[in-house]
Amino acid sequence: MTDIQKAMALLITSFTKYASKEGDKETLNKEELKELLQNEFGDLLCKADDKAAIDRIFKDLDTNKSNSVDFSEFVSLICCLTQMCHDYFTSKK
Ligand SMILES: [Ca+2]
Repeated sequence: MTDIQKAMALLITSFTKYASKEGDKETLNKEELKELLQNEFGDLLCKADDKAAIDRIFKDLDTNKSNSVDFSEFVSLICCLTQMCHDYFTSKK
């Protein structure tokens, strides 16, 4: 596998790992999103005990207002963050 293929596979397995914890195995509920953010992003997006921030991130991600975050909604977060990292590192040169 190429690096990009590995990255895609990792995104899928990571999402599934949290999404399958409870209820619908294809979507993240707020509790599952909170765990994913805490374990995979640390303090990058918000503090673990900042309930208001987690509520806001969940609401922002749930663009179709289904009260859950599906894979395409999750991927939009990754795209956005990857873009920000790219901009950050390219502006440093
Ligand atoms: Ca949704």
